[in-house]
Amino acid sequence: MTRLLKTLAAVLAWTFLGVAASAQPPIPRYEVKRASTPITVDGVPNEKAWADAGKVELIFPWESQTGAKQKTTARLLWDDQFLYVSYECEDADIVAQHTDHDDPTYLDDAVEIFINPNPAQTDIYFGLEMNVRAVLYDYIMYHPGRLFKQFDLRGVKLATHIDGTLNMRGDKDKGWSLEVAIPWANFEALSKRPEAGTVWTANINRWDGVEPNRRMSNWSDPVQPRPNPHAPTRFGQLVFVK
Ligand SMILES: [Ca+2]
Ligand SMILES: [Ca+2]
Repeated sequence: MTRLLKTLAAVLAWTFLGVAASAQPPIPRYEVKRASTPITVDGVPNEKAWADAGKVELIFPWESQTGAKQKTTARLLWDDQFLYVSYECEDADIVAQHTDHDDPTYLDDAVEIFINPNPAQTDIYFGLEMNVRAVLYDYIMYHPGRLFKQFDLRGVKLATHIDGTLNMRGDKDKGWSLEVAIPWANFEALSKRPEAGTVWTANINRWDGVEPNRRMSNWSDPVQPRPNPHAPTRFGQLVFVK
């Protein structure tokens, strides 16, 4: 190889590495199916409708965190009244302290969904952060960083099921699950009810572990330098289907 070719090859390699480093992971997409059977919100997603729903598995974007990488799967469904979300969390140590509505449940073992019913904008979205004690912290986020927790969703049904012992450190738990049903009327300021083909965006997150060994996992990688799920341009797509 001539010296010129070698130089050219080096420049090309450097350019490709640069492109690879700046490329972002793809935005995930999920088809939200109509619930084929009634859902009883008791924390156990064992209805046939859940079995028919697709599953997402959360990823671990931040290697800087030291908490255990415990598996979480989530599913969504819809019907004429509600948007339903369920989570199944493997968890060897189930811990949660907060007991009151709008407490900072994200400091506990908790799962979250951020919902943007109008993806044409990315300034405003709804947040639900729910701990293993079925305590809801709900808010409207005016991105970035203005969080109105005084906003409360109406008519939410929320329940969890624990397979293990809450706040008993030192024994080995199996996990926990959660079901939540959110009435459509809550989203009216940003969107009418979805029809088949409507696309909303969302991220699904989990906070797990006890300080100093905490870990966050997410459906869509928020692509943030530090653990932070509040990146509405990185929310995944929810496609409502029949
Ligand atoms: Ca845990
Ligand atoms: Ca609230």
